[in-house]
Amino acid sequence: MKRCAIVWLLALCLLLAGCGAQEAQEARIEEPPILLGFSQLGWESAWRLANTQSIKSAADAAGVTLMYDNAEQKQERQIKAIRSFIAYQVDVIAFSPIVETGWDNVLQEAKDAGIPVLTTDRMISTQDESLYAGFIGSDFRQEGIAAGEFLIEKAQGRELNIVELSGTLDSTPMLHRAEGFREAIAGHDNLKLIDSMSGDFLRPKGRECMKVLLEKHDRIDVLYSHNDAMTLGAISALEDAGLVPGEDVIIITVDGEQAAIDLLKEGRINCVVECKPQIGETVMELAEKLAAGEEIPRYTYSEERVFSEFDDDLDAIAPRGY
Ligand code: GZL
Ligand code: ZN
Repeated sequence: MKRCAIVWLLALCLLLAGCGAQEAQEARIEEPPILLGFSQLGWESAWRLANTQSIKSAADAAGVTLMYDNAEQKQERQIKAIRSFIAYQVDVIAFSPIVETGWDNVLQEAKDAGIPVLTTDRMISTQDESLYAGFIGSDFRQEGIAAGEFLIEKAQGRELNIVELSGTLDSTPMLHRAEGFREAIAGHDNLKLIDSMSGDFLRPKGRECMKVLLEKHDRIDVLYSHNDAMTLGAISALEDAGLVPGEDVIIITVDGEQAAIDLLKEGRINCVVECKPQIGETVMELAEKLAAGEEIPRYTYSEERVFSEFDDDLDAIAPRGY
């Protein structure tokens, strides 16, 4: 009796081991990697380079096959890249739209091809919300509000003339950093926004625009600049004019590049509003969900902070990595 029980027990173990191996075998048949088409808008700033690096390294880490194109600041190149992703029948398309408008036709083609689209870093404005599945990036209006709130505190009621260097016209960060800043300072009549010029997020144009603004206006007390690259250009124009940035002119900037943080520590910038470029990991998570036919949140916002002269210990700011 005992012998046959042992035989039965043995047979049962072999059977269980067998299906275990079967499961292990099945698990080993990995899901094929998803093919993600990504259109990057350009390489206009250190922020953008860090953003590109984040996308590429996150794709590697996630085992996502990346078809990458850099549009070198041209919308028509982004549209061309999206068309080639459709032709390749990628699983998902993600892109940083250089401006908010002009995407409906190509995104309709992606929709007709059954390819889900994720906007990253910047948004599009469209009547047809079904043209993209969701957005991952910063809350630019909040960044503008943070810049305005710093200035209200810094001004202490003083009459201040403000000039603005805005980013690429019709881009989400430009539109909403402008909107948030104006909302925040509205009602504070001592704060006068006297002029705004677009430096297109570029350092040389930031310098040129600052020179023009200095020639145009007798007194400029504050510079609100939509990105650090333009701020660095503007600071060299201020210094050429014999002005001390951070003292003669209050400097408020957005992005949080290392160069801006270093100038904040030296007192030559007064406030740096963080805008996180490292969104690659979340982009891959959302892309994988879309490839699996899952829903994703309509908006996924980065957590961001403000660095300013009012902070207790600026030396505690960790290296920015861009
Ligand atoms: C913001 C991003 C902006 C950065 C600039 O998310 O789109 O574009 O603020 C970059 O540095 O040019
Ligand atoms: Zn918008």
